[in-house]
Amino acid sequence: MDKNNLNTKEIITWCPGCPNHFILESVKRAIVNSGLKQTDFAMTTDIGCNSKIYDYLNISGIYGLHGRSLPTGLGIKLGNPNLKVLSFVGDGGIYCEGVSHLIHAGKYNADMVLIVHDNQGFSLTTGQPTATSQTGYKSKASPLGVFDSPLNPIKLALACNMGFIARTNAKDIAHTTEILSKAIKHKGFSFVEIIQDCLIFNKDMNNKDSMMYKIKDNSDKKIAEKLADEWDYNSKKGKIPLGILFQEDKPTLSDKWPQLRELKKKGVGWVGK
Ligand SMILES: Cc1ncc(C[n+]2csc(CCOP(=O)(O)OP(=O)(O)O)c2C)c(N)n1
Ligand code: SF4
Repeated sequence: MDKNNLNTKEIITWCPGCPNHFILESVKRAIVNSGLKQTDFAMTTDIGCNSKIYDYLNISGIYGLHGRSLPTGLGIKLGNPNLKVLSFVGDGGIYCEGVSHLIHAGKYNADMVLIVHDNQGFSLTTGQPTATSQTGYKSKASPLGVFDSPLNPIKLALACNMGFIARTNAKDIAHTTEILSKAIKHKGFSFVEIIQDCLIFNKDMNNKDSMMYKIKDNSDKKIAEKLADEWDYNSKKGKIPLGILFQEDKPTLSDKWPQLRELKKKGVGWVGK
C-alpha cells in the first residue's frame, strides 16, 4: 500500500509541533508495514485532540462519542470480525469517561488495537486533570492542585489480563511504528499507551525522554509487574520502560464465538461482503 493513500485533504489543526503529528505518521507507517489492504482496516475515535486523527487518516470508521471509542470498535468487530480495528483515545476518554470499557477489553480479547495518546490531561477542553495527571497539577478546574495520585494504566492493563501491553514515546516515530506494527500483528486485544507531550497544557510533565529506555519484548508476567512499577506517572523521577511490556497468546473473541468464527472462515460480515 502506498502511504500517500492514507492522507486526506483536511487541514491539520493540531498545534504546530504537537506529538499527535508524530503518532499519525507512526500509525501510517505501521499500516503500510502490515501488508494488509486499506479496506482491511476500520478506525474509531473518541472526542479530543487525539481524535482529530479521524480527519487526517484515510481509513473508514466512526468518529464516536467521548469515552466510547473502544465499545464502538468492539461493535465493528462484532459486525465484521475480519476487519482490523484501530481505536484511538486520549487518557481522559479511556481512563476517565470510558474506563469501564477498558476493564472488560482484556476479557473479551477482540482482535483490535487500542492506541492511547496519553498527555496526562484533557487537552481539547483546556487542560483539566485526568486520571493520569500528577498530584499537585494546577489547572482552571483544579486551582488548588490535584489532591490524589495518578492511575498507573500499565498496572490496570495487567490486572485486566490484557494479552498485549506496550508503551512508547510519541516523539520516537521509528520505535512507535515498530510497536504498532507488532500490535497490529498480535492476535487479540493490543493496548498501546503512547506517552505524548502537550505543548499547551500540563507542560510540567513534558520532556521525560531522558527517563525512558527500551526493553526487549517480554512475556513474563512477574517481570511485567516490576516494569510497570518503575514509573508511577506522578513525577519526573524513576525510569520509564518502553516496548512490549507483556505479550501472551490466548483465544480471541472470534475464536470463542461460533457465529464470529463462521464469519471469519467465510471472510464476510453479517451483511455479506
Ligand atoms: C461524556 C462527555 N464528557 C465530557 C465531554 C467533554 N470533552 C470533550 S473532549 C474532552 C477532553 C478530551 O481529553 P482526552 O480524552 O484526554 O484527549 P486529548 O484532548 O487530551 O487528546 C472532554 C472533557 C464530552 N464531550 N462528553
Ligand atoms: S492542545 Fe496539546 S494535545 Fe492539543 S493539539 Fe495542541 S499541543 Fe496537541
